[in-house]
Amino acid sequence: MRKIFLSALMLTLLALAACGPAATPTTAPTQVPAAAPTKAALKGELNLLCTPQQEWCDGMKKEFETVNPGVTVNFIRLSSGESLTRLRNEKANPQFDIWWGGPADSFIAAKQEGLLEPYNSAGLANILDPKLMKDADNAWAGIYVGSLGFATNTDYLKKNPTVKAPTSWDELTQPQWKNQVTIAHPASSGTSYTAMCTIMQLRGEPKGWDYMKAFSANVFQYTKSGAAPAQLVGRGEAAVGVVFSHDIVAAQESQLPLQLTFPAEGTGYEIGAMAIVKGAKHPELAKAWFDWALDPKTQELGPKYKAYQAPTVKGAKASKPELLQVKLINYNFDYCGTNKKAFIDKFSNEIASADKAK
Ligand code: S7P
Repeated sequence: MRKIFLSALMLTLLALAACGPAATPTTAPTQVPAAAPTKAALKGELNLLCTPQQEWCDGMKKEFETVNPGVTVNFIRLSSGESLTRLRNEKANPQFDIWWGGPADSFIAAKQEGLLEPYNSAGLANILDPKLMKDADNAWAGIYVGSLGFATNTDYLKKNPTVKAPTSWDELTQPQWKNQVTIAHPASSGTSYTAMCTIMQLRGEPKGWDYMKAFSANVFQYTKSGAAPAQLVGRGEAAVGVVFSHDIVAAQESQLPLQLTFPAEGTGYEIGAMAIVKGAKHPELAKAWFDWALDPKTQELGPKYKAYQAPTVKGAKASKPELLQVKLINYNFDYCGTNKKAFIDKFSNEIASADKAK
């Protein structure tokens, strides 16, 4: 069902990509439209918890401040798991107004813990697939979509001509990749948690845990941040990494010698989300960011900051639609969000503790 939806999503994205700009009218309108009521200019400081890559967070801060010159955006960039922990710890006295970016699984967990403030933004009406891409109670909304891929060092492949870049999850547990695999730790990283929950769905839980043990035996290094393995592999410190495909493309653009492949069994994907923090001290500014982030023009800003995820709203073009034209699993966000804490605790206690991550 989800796979069918994603094909439909791809058609939508491609149709949008093919659309040219609207034709400019050649005759002047006969009636002057009534002036729209002017909104009072926003003023103050917005405290943003930003989970995507630093460059995109920096860029979005500047873009928002440009359209809202009275607002200063203060942000901290933290990985998904770190963000969730931070919001939990600050529940009684929230320091952030809005949380922007990172896979929806963590937002589902945050909603269940009472950490989010629902907001019925007018922009929600523009979301491509509301059932998949937003919370039913408007606790969070999707702002991008991205698939998981494998990044393999092409110099390593040249030096080892019998080795091919992996095209299945199975291959990553094979002896040829012993101490050559890198991925972030799922306790800190939403990317890594997406990968672990993909395995649980592909194999079922008991076999999924067997897989995680075998996979872990090949891991050379767990990182804290989800995109870091692309850098490690690019520098030749490991041969292959599991990373969101758009982050692999960004690393390739920085001239790192990487080949991008996808698992034939199907890969997991994220709905990158955002939410207003419950008890936010600047709710009007948080709502303004939320509305702005659902604007198609805002969603087209990503590539300017090396962020190639697909948009979630009508009217925004995908910069790399091919990254979703791969075999995607029927990823169950509710299952992954609800089990996030239990799965991470089990992984940390039985397979690799979080303090091993660098
Ligand atoms: O902006 C790139 C991106 O991969 O970063 C988010 C990611 O979850 C943050 O990193 P962690 O894995 O360290 O949590 C993704 O949502 C996003 O696509």
